[in-house]
Amino acid sequence: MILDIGFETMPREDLEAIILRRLKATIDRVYANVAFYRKKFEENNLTPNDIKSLEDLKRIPFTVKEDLRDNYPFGMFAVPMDNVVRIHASSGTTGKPTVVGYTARDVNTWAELMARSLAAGGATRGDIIHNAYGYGLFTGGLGIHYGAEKLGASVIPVSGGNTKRQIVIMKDFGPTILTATPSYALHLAEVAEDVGVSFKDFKFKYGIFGAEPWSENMREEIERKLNLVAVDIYGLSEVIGPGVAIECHEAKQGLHIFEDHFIPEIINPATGEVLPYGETGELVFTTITKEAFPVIRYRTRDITSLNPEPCICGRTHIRMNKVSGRTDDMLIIRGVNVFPSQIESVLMEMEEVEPHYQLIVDREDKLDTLTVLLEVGERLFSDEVKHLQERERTIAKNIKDYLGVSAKVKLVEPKVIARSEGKAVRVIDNRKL
Ligand code: DLL
Repeated sequence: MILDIGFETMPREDLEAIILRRLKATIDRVYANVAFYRKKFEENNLTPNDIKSLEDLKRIPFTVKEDLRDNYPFGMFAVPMDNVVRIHASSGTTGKPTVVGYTARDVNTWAELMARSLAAGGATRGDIIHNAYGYGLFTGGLGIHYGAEKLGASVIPVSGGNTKRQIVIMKDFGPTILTATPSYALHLAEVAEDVGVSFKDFKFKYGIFGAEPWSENMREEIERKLNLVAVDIYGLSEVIGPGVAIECHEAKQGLHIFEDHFIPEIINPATGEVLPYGETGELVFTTITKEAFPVIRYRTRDITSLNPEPCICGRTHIRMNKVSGRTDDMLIIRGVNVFPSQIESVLMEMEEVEPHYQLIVDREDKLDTLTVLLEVGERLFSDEVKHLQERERTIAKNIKDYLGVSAKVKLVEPKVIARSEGKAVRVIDNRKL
């Protein structure tokens, strides 16, 4: 369902006029209220009046995560703290967290965007949403929650964890939409099986999964195991949280970016050059309606491409392809660049493997080594050792053939790899310790 027909199916020309007007207003506000942006403009001999077209956006320098850290915690806010009603933070694996703020109007904008997202993903007022994204500083739980209420659906704020109890709730309350990270969704399926319950007996129609990369193979696995249609939702705290982009359940081919609020660009991460539609690079966002924490040309580090082709759902908003990884997730193993998602794709091609894996990177005698731990089904694991070793060699050969990197593959029995209630930990890089 399209919740906001006006904006979501607007002809491009009209949409672009609104985007430009909103962009100019945002530039005026950050220039007047955020010392960091004013200084950037001055250093580049720019004033807000120089931004006359969408093309002029390219003249403004990028903002990077370190800029947010340098202004920790509230230095990038564009309104006085009196006007901030909500604070979230993303944990980050290194250094200080990134802190973001919202005015009352921002909270409302976010709820509207999330309501539109849930509708695009298949939800309606009549649905019961089992929201297993974590509630707290993470934007997943509360972001989905406010959107579900705005849509008029019934939301169960179950959060992550306490998995067995979640299964009971699913059985008793009959939720029809599941929202969770894709890895936690799989864990829910596994625990259900353990306690002798099948997702086939639940009432789920759609699952809205995101907050971490997941491959098409993993989608198939989730749809099969959870007996629902799985759509991908994308977002990041710095831009607003979830609700930046979502797949429509009709096509499930790329995520529509809510362009009436966010301007996307794709750049070459090494040179900063803006790339044409279709080319893969780093995603950059400019927010054009946020009050408390606007970002101008923020480099997300996420890798994807943009697709301007019209979609069967009728939305005119541009689509981003599934995120394949992050520039900072890239592993360099003996000089070969690989992304965990590429390895995931090779692993999931194999039969009888479970979508639970971990990549362990080490350095032995000054040489990088990559070990892939991969869970296999009970039946295969109880097979003869000889067969298991044969399998390990085949998978290692496939990784080498497809990705050019040597890996040691270790098949392990089900449930050996730790499960996460939020984002899965796919890589353990001992070289960094
Ligand atoms: O993960 C917001 C969110 C919550 C999105 C719930 C979707 C659902 P952060 O914790 O700030 O915010 O992490 C943002 O997570 O830059 C991506 O690297 C990754 N990410 C988010 N969604 C996807 C996705 C939330 N659908 C970072 N596919 C982003 C791949 C994703 N990666």
